[in-house]
Amino acid sequence: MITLYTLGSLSPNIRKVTIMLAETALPYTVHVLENTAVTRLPLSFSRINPNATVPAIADPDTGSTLFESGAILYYLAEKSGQLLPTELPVAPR
Ligand SMILES: N[C@@H](CCC(=O)N[C@@H](CS)C(=O)NCC(=O)O)C(=O)O
Repeated sequence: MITLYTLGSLSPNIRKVTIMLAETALPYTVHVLENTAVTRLPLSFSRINPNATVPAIADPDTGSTLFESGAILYYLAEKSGQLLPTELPVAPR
């Protein structure tokens, strides 16, 4: 099951990943990190994201850890087979 690493407050970057998980109905759990030093997330989190930002996910199905909300959205779309176009739109002439 995917773990979503997040903070207590839902920023737009966190929110869009949460919405994607809900829309794709992929099973997930939430790990809320304490952002005690205001700008620094816990050091133990650096093995998930060396940049120490959220959102981040860990997927034991693939052994992947991923950060950057846009990359996470793309990963979840590919994993679920949803919300990605199968063909490029044709530009009107
Ligand atoms: N470009 C990144 C931005 C990530 C980011 O700045 N996350 C903020 C919360 S929205 C954060 O982790 N702040 C805590 C910190 O920098 O210590 C993304 O789209 O995921």
